Amino acid sequence: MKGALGFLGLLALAVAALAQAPPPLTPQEREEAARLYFDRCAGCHGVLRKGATGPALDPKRMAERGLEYLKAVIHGGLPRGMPDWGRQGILDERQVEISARFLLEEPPEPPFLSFDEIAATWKVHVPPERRPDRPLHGRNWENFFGQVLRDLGQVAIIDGDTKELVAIVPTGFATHILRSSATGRYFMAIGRDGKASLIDLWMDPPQVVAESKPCIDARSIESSKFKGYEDRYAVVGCYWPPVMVVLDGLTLEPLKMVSTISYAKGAGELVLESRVAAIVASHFNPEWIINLKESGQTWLVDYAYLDKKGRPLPITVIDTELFLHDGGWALKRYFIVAANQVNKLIVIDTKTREFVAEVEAGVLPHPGRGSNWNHPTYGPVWATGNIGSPEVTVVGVDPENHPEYAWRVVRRIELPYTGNLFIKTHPNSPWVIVDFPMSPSPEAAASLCAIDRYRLEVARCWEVPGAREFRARMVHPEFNKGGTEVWVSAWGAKDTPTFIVVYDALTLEEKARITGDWVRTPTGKFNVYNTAYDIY
Ligand code: DHE
Repeated sequence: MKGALGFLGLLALAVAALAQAPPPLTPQEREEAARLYFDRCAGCHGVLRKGATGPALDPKRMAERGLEYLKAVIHGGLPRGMPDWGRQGILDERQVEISARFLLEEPPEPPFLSFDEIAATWKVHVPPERRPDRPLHGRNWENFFGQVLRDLGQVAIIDGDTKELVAIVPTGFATHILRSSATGRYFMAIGRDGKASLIDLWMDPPQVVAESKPCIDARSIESSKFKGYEDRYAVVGCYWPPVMVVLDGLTLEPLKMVSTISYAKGAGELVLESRVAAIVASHFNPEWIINLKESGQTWLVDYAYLDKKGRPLPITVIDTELFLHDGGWALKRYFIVAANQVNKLIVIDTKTREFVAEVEAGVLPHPGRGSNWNHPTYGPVWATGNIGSPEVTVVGVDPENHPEYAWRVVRRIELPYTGNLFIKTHPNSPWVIVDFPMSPSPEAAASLCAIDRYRLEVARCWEVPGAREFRARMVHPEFNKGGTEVWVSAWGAKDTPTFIVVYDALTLEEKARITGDWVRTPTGKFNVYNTAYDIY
């Protein structure tokens, strides 16, 4: 099959499609296609196919496009983020075919879960009273990195000082992210299958001490960080069913399940698939800031009330913007979240608990958690990359001392490529490091750039030697605790080990390469100290 078709080619396929309808899927094919859709497509297009990061895929519109068109897109991808599943070898020709035919049928109704069902998934492997009261291994655990090995469903714990592999722990299907507990002692992992795992970094070797599976599909997890509540609670944001689930922070026992099905901001329609996107823990109040993607609401969820038996759980609902996705702190006070399909950044003041500003980003902003630094002219700034435009958007974030720049774009830094997913900096580094894993160009996907934080321009871009040979995409820069190194992963296919490259954070010279048979599909990586203390 051809990788990428021109516009006329796709138009011809669409016209031809009208002439012949494919046979319906057999029950076995439907089951397999539903699983493939759930695993690979639902994250962007929604389980109910109503669209979010990707467009809606309703059967009538799909029929107009036609089977051959759909197969070509699933195989070869599209600019602006649709992956080339066939070309990457993740789906074979038959799987591409049944996935395309699946889109021509009505979506099957996904199951909901009762509280009893999720409670039954809870397991404690090492109860809190049997865990150590001090680190047992003598390593500098605050400089550990948790490296997601995405398609293995594992997390590698790497010693940031020695670069040694300390442990590999099983987590969940296509493990997505890690967050540190408030003290940093625990990593909490969330898999796309909704499985939450608690990893105790004081054990020798670190291991999963508790787990539960509050959802069928999830992307976010966070702990309680307010003074007096450190490590006490955790929350998982589900994509499906549309719920948020509060867990005990030390055992992951499910405590409270709240539906996020709600009426959409603006349009006012009932949104069944109202998925939980980014979550952060406030530094000003005992609450989580929880972002609902499809209904465009930001919830402030007060977890202190969990202490008081029989009391309700207060939730403050703020109408913000549709398509909320990822975001991070500015000055540890303002939470900035991307409303990616409408190219906006939404600012919540977590001290006053208000929606304070909306800022125009580039095309498809994707901050990860973004980057913070102090600029001599503009004062404190926060920046995001954008998947669809070659730009890092820099925003003034200090209304108290630099009101003239607050919530204004002070610079749109031009990049050589589109396809950025993550940017990262550290107070001790002069650079903001930028990746391009979503670029359709193999050269760009294998490259990184460093932005000069003072001049607000790209200082240097380079192709990472060896990345293209593995057909790897360089992804997710992360600094070590001291800010002297920045690590980036080479995200390749599951069957081939790749590497994690370590750069000197001042000279940008390559210092080390972490390799081994276990380095397969490394994606996000999280330094304990920087993740626990929100340093980025
Ligand atoms: Fe992510 C963060 C959702 C695909 C790696 N991703 C997030 C967050 C959300 C999200 C809502 C914010 C969580 C938070 O802060 O609480 N991600 C989604 C999707 O819906 C999407 C687009 C499609 C899907 O099917 O999952 C998706 N994400 C990916 C990937 O393919 C990535 C690149 C590789 C992987 O391992 O899955 C990926 N996402 C990440 C990472 C973060 C993240 C590394 C955290 C960044 C950080 O520095 O904090």
